[in-house]
Amino acid sequence: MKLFNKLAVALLLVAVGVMVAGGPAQAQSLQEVMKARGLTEKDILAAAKTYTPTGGRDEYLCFSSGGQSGQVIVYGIPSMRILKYIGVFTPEPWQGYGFDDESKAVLAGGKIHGKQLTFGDSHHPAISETDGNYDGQYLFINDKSNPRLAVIDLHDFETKQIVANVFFSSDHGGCFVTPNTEYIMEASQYAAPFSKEFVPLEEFNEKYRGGLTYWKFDRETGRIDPDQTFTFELPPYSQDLSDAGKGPSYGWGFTNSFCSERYIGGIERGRPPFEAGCSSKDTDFLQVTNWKKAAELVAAGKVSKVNGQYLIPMEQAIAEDLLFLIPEPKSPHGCDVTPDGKSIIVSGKLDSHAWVYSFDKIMKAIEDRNFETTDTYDIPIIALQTALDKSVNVGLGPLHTQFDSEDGVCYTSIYVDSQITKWNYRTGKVLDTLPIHYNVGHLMTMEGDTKTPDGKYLVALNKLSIDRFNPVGPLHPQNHQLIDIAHPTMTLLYDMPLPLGEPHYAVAIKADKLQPTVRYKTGWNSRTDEKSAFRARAGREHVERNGNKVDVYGTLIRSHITPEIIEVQEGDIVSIHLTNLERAEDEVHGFAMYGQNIQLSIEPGKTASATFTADRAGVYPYYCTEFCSALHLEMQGYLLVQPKGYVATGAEMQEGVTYTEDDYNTQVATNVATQEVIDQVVGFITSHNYADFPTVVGLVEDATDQLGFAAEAKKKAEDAAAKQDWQNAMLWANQWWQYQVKTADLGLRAKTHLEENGAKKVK
Ligand code: RUQ
Ligand code: CUA
Repeated sequence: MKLFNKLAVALLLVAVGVMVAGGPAQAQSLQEVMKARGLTEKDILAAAKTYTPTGGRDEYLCFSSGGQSGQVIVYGIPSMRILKYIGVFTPEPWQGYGFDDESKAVLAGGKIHGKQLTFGDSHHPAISETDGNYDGQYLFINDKSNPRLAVIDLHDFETKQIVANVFFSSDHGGCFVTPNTEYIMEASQYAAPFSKEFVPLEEFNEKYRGGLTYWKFDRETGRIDPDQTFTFELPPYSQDLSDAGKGPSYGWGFTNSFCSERYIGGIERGRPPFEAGCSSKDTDFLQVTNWKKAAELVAAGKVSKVNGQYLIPMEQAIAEDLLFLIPEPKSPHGCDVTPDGKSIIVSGKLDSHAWVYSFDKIMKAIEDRNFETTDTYDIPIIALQTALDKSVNVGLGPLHTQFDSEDGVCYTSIYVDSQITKWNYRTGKVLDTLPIHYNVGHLMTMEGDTKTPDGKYLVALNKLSIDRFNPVGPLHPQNHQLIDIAHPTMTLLYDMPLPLGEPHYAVAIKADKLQPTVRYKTGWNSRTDEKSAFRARAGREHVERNGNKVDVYGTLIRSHITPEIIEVQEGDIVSIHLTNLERAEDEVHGFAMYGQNIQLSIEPGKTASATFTADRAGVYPYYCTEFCSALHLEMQGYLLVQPKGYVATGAEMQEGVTYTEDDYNTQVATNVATQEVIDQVVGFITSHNYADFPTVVGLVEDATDQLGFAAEAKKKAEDAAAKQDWQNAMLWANQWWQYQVKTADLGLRAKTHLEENGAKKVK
């Protein structure tokens, strides 16, 4: 141990001193590397456009659906580096999501018929908008398999709320927000009875329904308000995608549909399958809804609640002029309102055209009561030719459309032909095409579904990757292809494998619109965004027992968990609440325990809890799961579950080593030397304008805490030494040194940050 101490002091001294120069420069020239790797000049140019040197940041952050993982994937553009998976509909152990009591409460909001689900099929993310532009505050995403919607707060990238649709049994056309995030649109997909009871398929036309929910979002609370939410009852067509009107079309929503044949399948009954019956007719319907007027009816008390939520029956929607249909050709897909809000683009996925509808023409038809006919449910139908502005031949199997910063320019994903088509929705001219590997689904441009798209890059979310990457077995990763769209012709820059479910849609926001926090206020419940009732402060850790319910109020700080020994009795219900006392950026502690399915991620300031039944007597080691310091492995403890009726033996604890006065003196000498190192670092920090650097302020606060603990340990060591209790004197002296090492470590991080970020000398 003595040797280790000396070594550590030496290392600290080196770190304080001058940086040692790097090794010899790379011998290989660019030409040599290009030759060796078979790279062309075009490859090098593409690489230069995406390569991000160490410490570099991306211009955009992309939020991609995680498909079957039920999560959200966050990556940077143009580097395509994955930064985070956000646990949303499914447990995610790294974040403790679905393992701590706080996040279990969030997941419980998504129960279906009281059943806790651990699967979700996340599809369409949406960023909150103010005046039709991304404001970077919230992210929403839907689960198709179970019609649920989640709210993610972008100030900490955590899921805060999950709501389940009370009418639908699947959804697809969500999430799409209205221009001020007044509402979040969620359309059902597969028609089912709103009663959620058994109804025979023979009653499909009468009792099965589609629908469109406008979830009310409350900015004040940052949560969806189910009480102010309303749903349009729609015919049992398969609702597909939605988009909200903006600018002149503000107040209206657009949702396309397929299978307006209302075919109900039945291969086993000798009937042709769904795929035949759902694509036999030439047209389906675009459903046009007036949400603004509907909201006024709700506010005026003219809409009734069913299943506890407002439901606008079709008859009411028709009578109040809230709902209209327009034919859409050939199994439509995609529904995208242009940035100026004047047109709606829908594609026919069994066709080669994109169909541009004019909002003005739609409004005129409604004003003139110019309807072609009505559907079976008496909903007025506006004739295709009355509402259509133009149709453009864009390639076989067009799906989705996104927009460029240049007026009129848009991009459509072409599934069957595997290409991106760049065209102009004003002139109807095709401008460029780019082949894609393989079968692109959605595509996404930077802020491409807002009022003011940024252009620059496009990501093709491909359904297949086939031979693009090293083979990893029959299940392949997905392939997101990054495309440069800053020039008249598109260029492919990068292939990124995504190995976490099949992403559907993605949205990208300018990174500087996001200001995520690096720490919580100490003792914070991050899921409810309030002070946790279970927080504990340093020195106030304690255990409370109430019958067989045991609450442990503990803390975490480098490098120990308080308490280190927890004793309970067999059958107790134990809740361990832990507060991370750190304030330095990225000083996360974890908490895992043998045999209890516990894993918490406790970021600086957070309080998280784990509740379990200690149903088996035994010894349960627990430890920190984040490598948080040199003594991370020592960040440990024991839960002792005593058998019923256990009586303590009264024996003394036995330790492996006995310390002498000499040991104590050597340790104290080390500590004195270490203090000199600390003083040098402190001198450097305080002689600079460190208060201007929030990162450094956090580090200094933590260092001050650690120095305070060091002083307490020093006092204990000296008290023990005065009593010639060399065992405790040495151990406390060593703990004093442990606190010093953390202080020095924090100080060095602060010093490096100041040096790298051009801090100025102030004295
Ligand atoms: S749509 S399968 Cu987003 Cu093209 Cu869902
Ligand atoms: Cu805390 Cu490892």
